Amino acid sequence: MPVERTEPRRADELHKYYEVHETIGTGGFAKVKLGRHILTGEKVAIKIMQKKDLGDDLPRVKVEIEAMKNLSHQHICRLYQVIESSTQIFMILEYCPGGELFDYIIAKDRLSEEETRVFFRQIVSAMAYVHSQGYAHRDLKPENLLIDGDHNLKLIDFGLCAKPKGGLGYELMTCCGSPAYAAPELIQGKAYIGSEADVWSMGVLLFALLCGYLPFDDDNCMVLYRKISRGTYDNPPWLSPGSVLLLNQMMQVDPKLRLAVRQLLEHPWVMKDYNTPVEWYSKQPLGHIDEDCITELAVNLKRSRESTTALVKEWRYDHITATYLLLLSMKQRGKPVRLNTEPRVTEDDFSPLHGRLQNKEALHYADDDDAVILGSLDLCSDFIDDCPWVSRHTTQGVRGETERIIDDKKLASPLEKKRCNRSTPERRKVTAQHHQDRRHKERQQASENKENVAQQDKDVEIFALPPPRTPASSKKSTHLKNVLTTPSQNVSIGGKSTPKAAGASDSKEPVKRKAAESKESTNIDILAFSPERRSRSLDFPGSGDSGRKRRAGRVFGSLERGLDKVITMLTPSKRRAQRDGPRKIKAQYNVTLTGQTNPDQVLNQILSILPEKNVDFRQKGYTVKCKTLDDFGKVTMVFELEVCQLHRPEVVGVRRQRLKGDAWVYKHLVEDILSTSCI
Ligand code: H91
Repeated sequence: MPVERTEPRRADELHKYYEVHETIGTGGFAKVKLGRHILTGEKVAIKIMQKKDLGDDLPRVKVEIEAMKNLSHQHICRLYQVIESSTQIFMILEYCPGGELFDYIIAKDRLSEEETRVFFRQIVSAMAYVHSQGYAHRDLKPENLLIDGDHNLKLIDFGLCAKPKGGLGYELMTCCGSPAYAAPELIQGKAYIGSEADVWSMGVLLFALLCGYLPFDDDNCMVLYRKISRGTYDNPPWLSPGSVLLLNQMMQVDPKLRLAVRQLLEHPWVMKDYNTPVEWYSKQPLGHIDEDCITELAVNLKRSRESTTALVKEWRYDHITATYLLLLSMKQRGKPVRLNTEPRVTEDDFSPLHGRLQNKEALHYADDDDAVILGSLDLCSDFIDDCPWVSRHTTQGVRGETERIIDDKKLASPLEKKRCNRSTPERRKVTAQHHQDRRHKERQQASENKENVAQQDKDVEIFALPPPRTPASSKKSTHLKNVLTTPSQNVSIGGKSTPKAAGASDSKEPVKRKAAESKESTNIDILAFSPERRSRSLDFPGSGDSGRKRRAGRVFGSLERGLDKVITMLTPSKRRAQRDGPRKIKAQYNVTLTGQTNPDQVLNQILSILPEKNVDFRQKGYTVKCKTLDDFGKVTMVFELEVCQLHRPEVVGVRRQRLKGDAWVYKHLVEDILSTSCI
């Protein structure tokens, strides 16, 4: 029987194939939740959009989906599946546990030239590929680069990307992206070449990596535009002559004098210590079909490999595409190419959910109002593995209960290996056929690879020019001094704010992967104990109060790394913990150390300062959910501050998490809150 692939897909498609967990971030009109693909057990990010909220942004979503379907590259976040119901659109995406590059930079104040080079080569690689496919990204910034489990970058947010019909050499007119990263020709409303504008943004991004702040910055939009149009910025003393030169070559006001991406591939600064140009071609071209993944999928679908291949090659971005791509990702990471077979999946029932989610009520997630409460115990155990702060005993007794995909290398006995590498008669049959066909297929693959061919077209696409975006700002405030409370007295205070009013015044390439810290490994030592780093201060251009800024700079430059923005699962025992005291966590890069030992005192300090900074907040236990509003009551920023207890050193920490809003405004505001709270 044919596999059911009907349109329109229903919202329950989502729950049929994925477990949906808490919100991990927001982007525009989207909410991003953590999920798990049940058949492979792989984590995914689920971008959820309500059609009614999208309004005029619906075309942007279509643009993003179309672009992501066409782009398959080691440094671009992979789209696995699109599910559309009458009211919602779900994009199932590659999960990147390291969070945004932005958070990583600010946690470290700034990156060394060596670490910057590792990241920058990946950015050049992604952008060269994007351009080779005929696209311009047009919104390059560190918030749109995520860090995956291997500490590699993945580019996201293609909602503003453009594919001029006449090819990339044709001019565009739409002024878009974030003003601070926008090229002069773009903010001046001139026609521009997308790839040239992207190189300017890459220059701003490179500066942000090396310096920890922006080259062009001002709260006043007109002043900012003037600075960008002049193209003058200060080079801080720590920049090497090579870095100064490269930045200058990328941030040339005249786009014709600017370096092209192709020149970046083998630029001396980029090649330093590598002696090899950036590899920009796709290592995962869509034209290549992996036979092992097809075999596994064929077994589960009870289909021939040929018909399974044909299904996959339709690239419908349904559960077939998702399962194939997730298997491929597992294979590339050295995991066994195996699907969960409990219960057995058949052609007419590709639902992996049967009998699996009996334990729905077993898990409760942190107070994310609309988080879908789903989950099974094995999922819980896996997620706990990734939560450094959850003690090991919590996961025991849970692990053995369900069959999980187990890494070959980690298996203790040959018996266990055998059990995991299940060899069913169907599998043997399909596999034998597979080996026979393999050599033939391998010969074909070279010619099947249709990637990396620049796409050309004829017509010119001219876009209308909307008025430039201005960062929201407002000044109203509600003053409420000395709000002292304990976690048992949950408090909600309304204040109106403006980020400005509240802000700080006014694939591995060779070696050089020192930075390739493992998921859990950290630079904690470097940051915590290196006098050079600890004493370094942030200097914000374009404003005056340097003493205050210096204090503020230290607030973010605290301990780093680990899993950011991950699960807050409240099992009954953990809910009790929230009543009884702050969560105990390991130091991570989004945690600021206070040097204090009394969590209630730290909480009260924060709560008493928030009204002054015009931040609306809602306190729940030791978590303070904050938001700022503009003059019209529109929410400009949402973030959380959570008072936590750290193990080593035994001090109170404040975990920060941005959920919505401009990243740099958030940085200044939170630095201001924490430094004014004397933390
Ligand atoms: N910014 C532009 O906050 C502000 C963890 C995390 C992990 C992710 C994978 C994909 C995406 C986000 C992830 C993520 C938006 C993703 C991909 C595309 C896209 C969007 C999100 C935020 C939204 C949340 C993000 C980071 C960027 C986390 N996020 N923590 N894996 O369009 Cl293509 Cl909106």
